[in-house]
Amino acid sequence: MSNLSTQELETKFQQKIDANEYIEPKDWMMDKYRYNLIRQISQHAHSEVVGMLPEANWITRAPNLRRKAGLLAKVQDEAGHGLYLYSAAETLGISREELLNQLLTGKAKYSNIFNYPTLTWADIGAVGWLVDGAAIINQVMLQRASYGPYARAMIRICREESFHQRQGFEIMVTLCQGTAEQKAMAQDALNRWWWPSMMMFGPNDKDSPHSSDMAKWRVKRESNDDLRQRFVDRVVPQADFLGITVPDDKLKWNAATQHYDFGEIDWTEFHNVINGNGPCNRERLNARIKAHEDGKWVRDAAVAYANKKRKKAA
Ligand code: FAQ
Repeated sequence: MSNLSTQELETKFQQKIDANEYIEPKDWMMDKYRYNLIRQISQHAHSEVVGMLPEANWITRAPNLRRKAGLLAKVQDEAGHGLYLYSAAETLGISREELLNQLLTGKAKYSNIFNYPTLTWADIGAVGWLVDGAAIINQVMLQRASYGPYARAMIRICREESFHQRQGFEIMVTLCQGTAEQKAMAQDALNRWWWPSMMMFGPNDKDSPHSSDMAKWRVKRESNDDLRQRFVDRVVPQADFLGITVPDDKLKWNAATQHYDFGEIDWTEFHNVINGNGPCNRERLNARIKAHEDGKWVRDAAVAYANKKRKKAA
């Protein structure tokens, strides 16, 4: 391999991707591929970890023991997803410390959705139903991403996310079949979570700077807009089943396209939120910084223990 020119290496690299073979950590890869994978996988890892915060907010206030146990398990699952994804990113040659540093200094992005508050118990239902629902639609495609460690991590993550989505929908069913006040809570949660969930798929294809490279490298196998459309087509009948209304007066079944038409997303809000100015950005980052500082003694103890073992073995 080493006698090949860069041009030849790039051609072989692309041929491998086109043949649906995985790129593995020790394989030659384009710098741009490596950089963009670190960007996407680490943003994804940060999203899982920051994503624990809005839900953890309700663990102590879950309405009964069954709900508490379910929510606790879900939040632990998200921590696990963060760990698989940080590990996958590390195989690309970046350290965990550097990845965390990028998050804690505000340099790295994480999903827009986790910068909104969870105000009522119905929000826990809406997060499972809509946020995990959107996450799965995006992540099923990523199970076939060209980078082996990322694709393999996604397989396990998808199984768990799918369970989370059902758990959330079941909370919504319970509320919608409950009292008028509970149903109103469910409607209010849908009103507040609908548009931010639609934004999770990223900018429209025409405004998405990374999409063409990510598609060529088969990291993204479907476009932001196609995935968003699938989400709308899947969720609207579920809202109908629940008897609550999606807050979009342009939403309409289109018999010609066999899809729902929907209104324009507020992209100003999206850019504000992903650039640090959403309702909870500061609170989320401060919580992560505090958790990192509070955990310092654990990291120090783990390193000291490993060093001691190494010395003993030498
Ligand atoms: N939020 O050119 P594109 C979950 C940024 S996990 C924030 O289209 P790309 C589980 C983008 O980074 C949810 N930023 O970018 C859970 C880029 O900025 P940059 C997370 C966003 O990468 C549930 C710029 O805009 N899932 O929910 C967002 O090709 C419940 C231009 O955008 C993943 O991360 C956004 N929504 O496509 C956990 C999935 N969208 O880097 C707890 C993996 C775009 O140039 C509780 N990621 N941006 O500064 C992906 O599939 C892709 O990265 C996209 C964006 C689709 C998110």
